[in-house]
Amino acid sequence: MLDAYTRVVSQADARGEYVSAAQLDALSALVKDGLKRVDVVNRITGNASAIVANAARALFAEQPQLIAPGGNAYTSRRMAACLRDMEIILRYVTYAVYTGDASVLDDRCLNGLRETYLALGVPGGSVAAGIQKMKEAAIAIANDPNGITRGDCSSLMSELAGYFDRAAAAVA
Ligand code: PEB
Repeated sequence: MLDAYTRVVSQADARGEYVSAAQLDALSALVKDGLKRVDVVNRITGNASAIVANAARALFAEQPQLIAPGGNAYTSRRMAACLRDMEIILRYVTYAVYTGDASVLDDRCLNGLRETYLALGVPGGSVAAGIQKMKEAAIAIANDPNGITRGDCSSLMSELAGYFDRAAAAVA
């Protein structure tokens, strides 16, 4: 598992080079915006159950076959597994935002997930749709200008969106 710093160091070390000026600039920018990053993680974490529940509700409204008899979220056991999966994915997205690097999401959550869903007969496209709904909800909450010092969070929001897109692409 790497973060934004260890990734730069391990790449530089692989080439036997010092950390470059451009890399130092990028890391300085990361430090400068560090509190925004922590605020994003905090807001998503504090609203995780609402993000998951609302995304799942919207997914089942759009794809009612999932909760009909024989569907992949039919029976409370499968429904619970589905909500749990969405929560796990959201949790790893928060780790990626916090560390500024997708490797924790890739290595510990997405690696092999497509194959797991194939083996279980869970439709990956539906999981991806649920992830996209969590993305919209998470961005709306994280990017809400109310109740927080105002600033430009556009690059952080596109980074956040990128982690959700990465998760969706890994299972679709
Ligand atoms: C991945 N999900 C399920 C299982 C595993 C995962 C390993 C099998 C074991 C179990 O049932 O608990 N586990 C999960 C994950 C990590 C992990 C992400 C990462 C670290 O360790 N059903 C739907 C929706 C979708 C869904 C489309 C969005 O209708 C998910 C939620 N996942 C779902 C369902 C099952 C499951 C298991 C229904 C149960 C499948 C079954 O037993 O029939």
